[in-house]
Amino acid sequence: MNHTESLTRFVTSFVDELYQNGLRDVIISPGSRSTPLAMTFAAYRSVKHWINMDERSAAFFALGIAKQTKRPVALVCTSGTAAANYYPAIIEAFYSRVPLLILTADRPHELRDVGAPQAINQIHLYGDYVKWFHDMSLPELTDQQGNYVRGKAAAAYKIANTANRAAVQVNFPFREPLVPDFSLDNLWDENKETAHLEVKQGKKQLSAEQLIALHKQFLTKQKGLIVCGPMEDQQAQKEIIALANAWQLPLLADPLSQLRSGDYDKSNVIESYDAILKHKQTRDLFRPDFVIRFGAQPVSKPYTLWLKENPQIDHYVVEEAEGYREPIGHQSTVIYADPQLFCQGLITNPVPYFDQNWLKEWQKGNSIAKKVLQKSASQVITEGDVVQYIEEIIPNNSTFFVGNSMAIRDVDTFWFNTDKQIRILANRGANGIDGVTSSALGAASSAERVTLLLGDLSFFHDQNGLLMTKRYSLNITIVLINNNGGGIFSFLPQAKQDVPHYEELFGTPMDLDFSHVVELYEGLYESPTDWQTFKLALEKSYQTEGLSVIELKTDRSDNVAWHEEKWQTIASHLEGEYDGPNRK
Ligand SMILES: Cc1ncc(C[n+]2csc(CCOP(=O)(O)OP(=O)(O)O)c2C)c(N)n1
Repeated sequence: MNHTESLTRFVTSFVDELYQNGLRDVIISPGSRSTPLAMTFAAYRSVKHWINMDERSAAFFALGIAKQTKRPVALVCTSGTAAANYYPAIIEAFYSRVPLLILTADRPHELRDVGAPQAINQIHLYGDYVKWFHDMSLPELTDQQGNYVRGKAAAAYKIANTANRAAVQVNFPFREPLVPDFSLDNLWDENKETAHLEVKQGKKQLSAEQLIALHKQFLTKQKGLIVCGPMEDQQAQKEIIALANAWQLPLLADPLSQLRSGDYDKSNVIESYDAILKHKQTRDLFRPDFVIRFGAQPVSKPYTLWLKENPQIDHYVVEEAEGYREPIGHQSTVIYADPQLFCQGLITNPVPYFDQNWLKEWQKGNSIAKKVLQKSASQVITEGDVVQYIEEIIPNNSTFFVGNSMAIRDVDTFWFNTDKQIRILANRGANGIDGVTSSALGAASSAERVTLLLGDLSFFHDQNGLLMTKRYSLNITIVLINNNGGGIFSFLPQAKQDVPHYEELFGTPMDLDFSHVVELYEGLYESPTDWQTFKLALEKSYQTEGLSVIELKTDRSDNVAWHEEKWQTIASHLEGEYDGPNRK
């Protein structure tokens, strides 16, 4: 076997094995050292290859596809700083448990640490943010390399895709010449459909004794809550709802729990808990004895504060596999069990004797808060009401991608229960304002329609990501809230204390005309100034192919005053006319 044949067989076996394991998408960024991987993926028809010139955007695009399809996505880049640009998305993938396969091309060992061009230390480049790292051998001139290569490809896929999911890095040293020869016989067999490595994994569940002991603890309590943070497991969601219904418990649902949207009984689903818990007095009114939490910690800050203020609340956190996601140091019981099996296990026990009024009181509080939060007849554009107009018009069976900062907070507050089937996604692993557009576009690669809501700094951060709409005709409606800077900081104490350099350090106005950006990528741009024209622009965007950007200009100070008035009104309603479950 000569060099080119062994290189070709080495890389084709790797790519073929990834496909056999389930890989369907790869994002390739251009470069020379990655030639064997790039050319092989391009030639391999069963894995769709996407080209993205900016590695930072490429990795977030991959993350978006993986979130939407729930399967691992591969990334290919050349040696050098190209690989370093994947880092932010790898970190997000780690914390939000999304599987990625990072395939970095590298110089062969004799060109490492000797000042060779475009050669950096790529060994364990991503530290603890990848679940697994392997530095591949150089292709060998032997027939035995096939099992080695397939074994590593299968392991990479399986490790990334097993809970808790995350990225893995496989580093490929390649010696020149780098061009593979696809005219060789028996290079791959796309119909083989057997992976080199089969993994059988059972779901975790508590033992019968553990479930009985836990159930006994609930028998001593009166007021319980089920809390569902960001999570994607649809099977579990059904069972969580069944448990809430069976035990007549309020179900506090984060917008990313996917429990606020869909055609099912949502009578126990409390969506306005963030608004209810804004004030200390109202937090006391609704204090529970225990909380069972599924998914990650919810977006809501008042919820977190509430737990912090009440260390006596018994806190149970259900984790599918492992990990300790309890950010406030509340004494907790962590339950390692499949959420679906765990709920089924609890339901088989008799319903505990909980407070009969508890659920009703929460429902009452929820409808009081919702009434205040409902959009008004005013035509003035406000950041909160945008969410309600989107919810009204967004097409059924579509995806709503939400940026960080105020966008996700406003969605938490103003996205109410709906029978529409809307998947709400966000990068809440590390809460970055980077890569949001690319992630949404990744989600758009396999969805009918994606609507993205984000702020101007977030939009600015990932303008390069927009290239993917133009290259691949991806349909996306971007609602850009332009408050000329970081609106979230206006809610911080320094905004109210008139600190020096506030605008320079926190407000950071950019005074940019984003219509030029949209024009660069040949999108449709609208800038409505009232709700009537916003609704028309939104409707039009859903009839339009490709990129539509609807920019809404708002004012940061007005935005704070508008929100604070809502919180104040809710608090005075709840503290005034309403008794609350803990007042008796
Ligand atoms: C990559 C990254 N850099 C900085 C931050 C800190 N940060 C959080 S919110 C924010 C401002 C975001 O502004 P914008 O996207 O316009 O949204 P708004 O606050 O106006 O809702 C910044 C800079 C971050 N989360 N991620």
